[in-house]
Amino acid sequence: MTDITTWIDEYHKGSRFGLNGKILIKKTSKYQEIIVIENKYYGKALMLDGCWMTSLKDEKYYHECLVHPALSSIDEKSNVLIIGGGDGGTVRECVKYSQISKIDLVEIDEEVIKVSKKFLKEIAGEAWNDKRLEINIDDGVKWVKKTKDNFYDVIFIDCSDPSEFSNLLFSHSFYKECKRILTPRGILATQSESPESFKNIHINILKSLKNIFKVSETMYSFVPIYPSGIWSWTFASSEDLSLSKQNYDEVVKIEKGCEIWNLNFQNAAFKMMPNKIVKELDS
Ligand code: SPD
Repeated sequence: MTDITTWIDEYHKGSRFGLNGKILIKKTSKYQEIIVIENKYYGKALMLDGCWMTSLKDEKYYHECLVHPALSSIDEKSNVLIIGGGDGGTVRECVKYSQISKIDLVEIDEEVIKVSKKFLKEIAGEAWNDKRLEINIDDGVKWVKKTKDNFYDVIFIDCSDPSEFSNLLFSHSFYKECKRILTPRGILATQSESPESFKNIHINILKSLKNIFKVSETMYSFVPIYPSGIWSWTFASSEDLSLSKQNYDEVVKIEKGCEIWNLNFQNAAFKMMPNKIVKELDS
């Protein structure tokens, strides 16, 4: 677009989290402003409506943590739903598993997919062409509502922070609907915001999931470009969760190919709940 470098900041409660670089594209879709900037250290980075979504340098922290704890514990043919995830990072991690028979990606904003395919090819690359993938441009809440009971084995919620058009993805009623469309042993995996910069939302997500599902466990790690850096992912099921217990050959191979995730990392990450969150959940 232009050779001039500029600062782009995410503003959050009186702080700002910025990247400097060349803007590769800036446009407004039906839903939001979309920017891709190229930064020297983080590489290309995607911002939606003023919030950082992902960067080439740190996206593995996010996508590997969302996907592998859930999928590495599944040993049967599985149907997967991804809500959001228009940059393709979650799809890329999912297609690594041969036992997945179908992946429905439901993204509300087609422009995010188009921009990602064109400017962030490095994220999903060939995964976009995987035969098991079906891309649906639709509202995730409506999609879940019209899906029949017990349909998906795993649901990934890979959404942006709560906003006017994503609020419902954090609601009690939506999680209940997710439970309805999951198989009895199915797993809901969601990004669950930051225990620091989005503490109240984080607590609400955890409380809702604990209330609706039999089990729900949260892991903590880092996404350097997100406000405060610390982030979380929560996994819930109507049966006992035995995340990553399979340890079969394919998982060992996938683990070797990951940049961040491995079983040790995961086990530690599930024990990282900050004490202030433990106390609030207990109160
Ligand atoms: N604060 C940003 C939270 C965004 C989480 N989703 C990112 C999408 C990456 N696939």
